[in-house]
Amino acid sequence: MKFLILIFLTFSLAHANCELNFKTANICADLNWTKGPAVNQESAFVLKFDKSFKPYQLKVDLWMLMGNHGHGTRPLVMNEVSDSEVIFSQGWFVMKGPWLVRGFLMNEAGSIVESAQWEIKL
Ligand SMILES: [Cu+2]
Repeated sequence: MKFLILIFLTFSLAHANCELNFKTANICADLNWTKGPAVNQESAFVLKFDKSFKPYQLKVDLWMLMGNHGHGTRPLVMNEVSDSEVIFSQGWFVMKGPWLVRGFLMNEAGSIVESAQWEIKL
């Protein structure tokens, strides 16, 4: 029985990484790469939320950290599979270094209500 619980815990943890954690909205998303991540090649990933992210609008971008400055890259192509699963493609990490995957929840007027980010080193 302990063994089964251990397997269950390992499985649960492995599937609840919560890379993008919107604490105020109490919504969290697991990020799984389907291509890459790699520099100067297309990267793609899927965000799976633990619940619907509606009524918010979701926006996600890639942002490179470079000291006090930073920069983005070409906009991601977003395909909503459902209100809790979204596929992102055409992610271009144009330089080696630290990048953020930034998520934004917006209201109907398009104002940002909450943001969350996850750092990745390339
Ligand atoms: Cu850069």
